Amino acid sequence: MIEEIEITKAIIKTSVDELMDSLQADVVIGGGGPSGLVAGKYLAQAGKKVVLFERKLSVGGGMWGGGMMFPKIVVQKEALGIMDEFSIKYEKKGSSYVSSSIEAVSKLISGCCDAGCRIFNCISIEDVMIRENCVCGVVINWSTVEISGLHVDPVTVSAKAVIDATGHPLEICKIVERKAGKLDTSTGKILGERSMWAEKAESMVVGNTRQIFPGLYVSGMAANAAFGAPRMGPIFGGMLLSGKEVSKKVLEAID
Ligand code: 48F
Repeated sequence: MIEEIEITKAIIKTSVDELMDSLQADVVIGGGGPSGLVAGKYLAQAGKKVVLFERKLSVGGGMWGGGMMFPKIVVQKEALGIMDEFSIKYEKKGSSYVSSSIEAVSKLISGCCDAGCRIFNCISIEDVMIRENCVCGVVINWSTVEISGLHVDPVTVSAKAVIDATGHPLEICKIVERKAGKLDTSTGKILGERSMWAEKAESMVVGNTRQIFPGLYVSGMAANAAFGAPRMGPIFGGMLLSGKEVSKKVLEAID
């Protein structure tokens, strides 16, 4: 027999239990695009309590749409190891490799979940907690509160490290720039994303993946936008490599 109240209790109780158990995380990842999902997998695989908050209903960020909604992505040779670790199929085309964007996102999500990263969708990071000049957590609210403009106070999640994987708008860095003043860039401010230059952008993104303020790391497109590097369009190898790189840097720092 299907009992509606039982269904409701199962949904609400397991959701609340999981959120309660996530309030003191090792690592919080803001944004579930490709770099955030890759970081989530490797950090969870290393035994860390990793919690990923995604504003939208679906994780995957800018990967679903491939290039101009043609559902294909391109990756370069250097990222094939990560593609293999997530079992994403690819086909050689010239000097690059092409994959289905749908398969790629699905398998990134699947790999991230299987490793034990907790993903909460429909929740936005709207602020951070800072103690003694160090980011030590995030301030979250339902995305629907943000979208509707209701005045509802948020709640908090603590973390030993926070990763800004929010892509082009680098939302967490912007909050910290505004509220803490000085980031670890050449000017102390966000340098801003430059125009499309795929080769340069891809070669710079891993180097730009690092701590930008005590306790706060940047990955993916947020890393290039923070440090004044170009965008790259629908080539995604750099996003995958950046996700893996940020997981290494965070592990070194918190272990
Ligand atoms: O933009 P996104 O896919 O970030 P990424 O991992 O990858 C960038 C590429 O998709 C592409 C590119 C590379 O070729 O240029 O753009 O750097 O995913 C970022 C995710 O963060 C969510 C947003 O909805 C998206 O799914 N997000 C943004 N701000 C917040 C957030 C926030 N404040 N709280 C929670 N999620």
